[in-house]
Amino acid sequence: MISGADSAVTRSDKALILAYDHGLEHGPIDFEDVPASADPETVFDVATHDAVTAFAVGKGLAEAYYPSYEDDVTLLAKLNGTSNMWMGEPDSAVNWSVENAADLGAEAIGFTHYGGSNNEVEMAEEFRDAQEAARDHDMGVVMWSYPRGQGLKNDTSASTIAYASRLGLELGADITKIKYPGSADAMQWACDVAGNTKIVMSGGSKTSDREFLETVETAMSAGASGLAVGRNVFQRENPTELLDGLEQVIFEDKTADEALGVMSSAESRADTTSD
Ligand code: FBP
Repeated sequence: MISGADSAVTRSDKALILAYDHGLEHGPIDFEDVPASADPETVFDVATHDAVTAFAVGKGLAEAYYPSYEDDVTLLAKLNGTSNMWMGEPDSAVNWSVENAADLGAEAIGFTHYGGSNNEVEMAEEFRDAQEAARDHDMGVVMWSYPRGQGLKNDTSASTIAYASRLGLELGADITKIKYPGSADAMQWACDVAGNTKIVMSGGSKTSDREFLETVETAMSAGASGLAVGRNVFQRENPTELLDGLEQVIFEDKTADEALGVMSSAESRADTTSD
C-alpha cells in the first residue's frame, strides 16, 4: 500500500463504498423488492448522499450515467465481474481497463479476487496488471477478497476471512473488502493481520436496520475502516435513512442504538413537515 493512495475514497480514513454491480453479479432478481432500484439513476442519486465516499459500478453504468454525476459522486471502477449464469469454477472477467476507467474519471479501481479458486493464479496476475496500472494513474486500489472455489465455497470461517484480509496486503491493495466472519473476535483477527491496508466489511443480503447497524458497529469496534455495501442500502424503500444511520456509526463513532435514534428523529421531523 502507498500511504494516502486510498484518500480519494476515504473521509477521515473511513470508507462507505456503495456497490452497485449486482445487475451483473446476481442479475435483476436483486431489484425485485424495490423495482426502482433497477434504474441506475435511482441508485446514482442515492450515491450523492454525503456519507457515501465512493460508488462502485462497472463500465457500462459508468459510461452511461457517471457524466451526469461527476460533480457529486466519486467513481470506483469495478473492473471485473461475471454473471451468476457462469457455472464454472469461480472466476471474474476483466471487463474494463484501468486506462479507460481513468479517462471516465474514476478515482479508484475495484477488483474481485477469488483466493482458493482453481483460477486464483490467473486472477492474481490480472490483479497485478490492474494494480500497477492504477498506481501509474494515482488511483486507489480496492480488492474484493472473496475466497471461494473447490473445497471452500462461500467460506466465512475465521481463518479463511483472516487469510482473505491478508491477501489484500500481500498483493498490494489499499483497501480490502471482506465478508463478516460471524464474530467480533474473528473480525478483529482479520483486521489485525491486514497491516496498513484498510478493511471494509461487505454488506451481504438485506437484514433489519438494527441487525445491520449492530453488525457494522461490531466490525468498526474490531478495527474495520468502514463498509462496502449494496443490497442493504438499495433494497430499502428509504435508502437515505439507513445511510444517515451508517454515517453515525462509521464516521461519528456512534453506537447502533444512537444511530437508530438519529434515524427515527429524522423520520418524525419529516412526518411533521409533511403534515
Ligand atoms: P452486497 O452488500 O449487496 O453484498 O454487495 C457487495 C458485493 O460485493 C457486490 O459488490 C457484489 O455484487 C456482491 O456483493 C457479490 O456478492 P456475492 O459474493 O454473494 O456474489
